[in-house]
Amino acid sequence: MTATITAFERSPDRGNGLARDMRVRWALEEVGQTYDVRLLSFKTMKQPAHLALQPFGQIPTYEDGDLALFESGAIVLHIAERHGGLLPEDANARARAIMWMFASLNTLEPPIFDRSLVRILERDKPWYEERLAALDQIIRKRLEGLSNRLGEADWLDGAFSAGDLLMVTVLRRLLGSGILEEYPNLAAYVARAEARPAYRRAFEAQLAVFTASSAG
Ligand code: GTB
Repeated sequence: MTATITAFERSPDRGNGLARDMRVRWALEEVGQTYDVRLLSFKTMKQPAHLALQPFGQIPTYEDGDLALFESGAIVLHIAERHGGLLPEDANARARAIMWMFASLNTLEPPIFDRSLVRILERDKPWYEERLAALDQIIRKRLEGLSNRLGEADWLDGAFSAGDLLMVTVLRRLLGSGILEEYPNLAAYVARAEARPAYRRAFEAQLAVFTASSAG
């Protein structure tokens, strides 16, 4: 059965692959699964039909047969567990790959996502500069730890895994800030991941949605 995911009908990121359907699309591409996409407007996302799937009225969701999931991390984990290619066979290596999935979503993503929100929502507030500086300091601490751990390796723990996939989607939110570039091995890590054919296919697919939404 072909899974169906949800995504923005018109993504506020203008097709830059920053919305969280990108990580689900990428995971599906990595494991060679085709998928359908149901596009949603902000209004539709808050209506009962979608709230029954996603209680917070957000994208992405994932439906496959009688299974319906929300939370992009849980969806990527499910895809990785169902299909080969994103989690190692060895039990300990698999546990470590899952550890990196949690690290990306629990340790890296919160300050990085907050930074984006503050830049959008708090720019005119008197505390803006101070708050941004505080977040940048936390982010640099996290990136320093990640950079030291990655070292000269291609991926976080052996072969490319769902841990790398999520980590890269999180780090991409810093592109253009100048912060990621302070850690050349992390900038190279992101570029290496973006060069993967599965990443390219996922990126092009979500960009095509935005391009089509802008054409009319
Ligand atoms: N924890 C959930 C998950 O991982 O699935 C979070 C899902 C989530 O934040 N979804 C966002 C959403 O549906 C889209 S991805 N927002 C609509 C709403 O809450 O009403 C977050 C996002 C939005 C916009 C950009 N952007 O413009 O760059 C990037 C990321």
